[in-house]
Amino acid sequence: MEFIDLRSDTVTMPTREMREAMYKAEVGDDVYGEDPTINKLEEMAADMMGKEAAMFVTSGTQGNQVCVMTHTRPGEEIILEEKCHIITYEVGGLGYLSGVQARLIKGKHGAMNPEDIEAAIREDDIHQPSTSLICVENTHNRAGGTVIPMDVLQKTHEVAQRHGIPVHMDGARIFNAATYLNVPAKEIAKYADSVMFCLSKGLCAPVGSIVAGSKEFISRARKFRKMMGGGLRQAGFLAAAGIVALQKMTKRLQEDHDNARLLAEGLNTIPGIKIDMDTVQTNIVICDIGGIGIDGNEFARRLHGYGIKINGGYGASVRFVTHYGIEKQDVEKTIEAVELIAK
Ligand code: TLP
Repeated sequence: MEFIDLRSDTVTMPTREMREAMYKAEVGDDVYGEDPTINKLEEMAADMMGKEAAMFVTSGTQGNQVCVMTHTRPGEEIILEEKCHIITYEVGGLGYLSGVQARLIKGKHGAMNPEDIEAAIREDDIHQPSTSLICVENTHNRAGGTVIPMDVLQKTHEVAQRHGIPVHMDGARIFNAATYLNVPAKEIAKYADSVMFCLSKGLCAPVGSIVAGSKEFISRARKFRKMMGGGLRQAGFLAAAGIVALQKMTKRLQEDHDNARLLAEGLNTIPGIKIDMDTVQTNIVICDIGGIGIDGNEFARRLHGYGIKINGGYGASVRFVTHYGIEKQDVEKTIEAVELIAK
């Protein structure tokens, strides 16, 4: 049985063009800086983010954690949105790897209010930790793939600058945000000192993410990446797919957004299912299935029986993610299956 897999955009497979590019890739030892394909990918990525330099990392998690390590020292405090990926899904790495503590702020659709951020910045007081980083997530995964409004991002950056604190953007899906806002990704990244984005989600590369920032930041980050075991050798095979991801796959994301909207509109008409349609902006749909009287795990189990995969998740809240390979008819089939389950 061929499943319709809506668990995540991480399940995407490399395209034929990626496989060919990987086969033919020129490679070298990247720890010596001698892999031409990695070097090309890093230059392209830096340019697309409007930053001086960029570095390939094995995963989004490694990228975020290396950035936190590079920006902070143990004992400091960093500000994050309460449901962000770094807090929810990175295995407590902040405390374990960087020795920092987290100050969490409740966001609206994943975006923290800049005034709340400013109020959370610590004073120069002998008792208090220093605030050394502000992290934003764009698009915001658990809020439903929501995009931080540009004016909020700009104000966040102004607050950070006023206090001399850097901003890190977890832009795992920054190209989805750029597609939604219809701006180049660098217009979003300019409000952050460092940005991480993933090649391996909607962009379909098999492995890898990018961290971008100033030359000085990236050269310090390279050392932390090495410490974390992320110094790769002939990584150009992976970078070759990443180059295709940047050149081609960044341009087709609207299709995934259209499918997500279609899915959300269909699901939202089913009695017992509730979706905050304001959050349906990119390729993620979060819905509350509380009204149909089963929990997310049971819902996922029943969908599985119709050939559809989703993650069970949190109580009555379930997530659907559209991506390359999910077509309109898959969306229609999913809506029909949910209608049968909800009956
Ligand atoms: N998100 C994954 C899971 O980890 C939850 C998913 O299926 O959505 N930042 C954000 C905003 C992410 O959504 C993810 C992955 C990451 C970072 C981490 O990327 P990887 O999986 O490459 O470590």
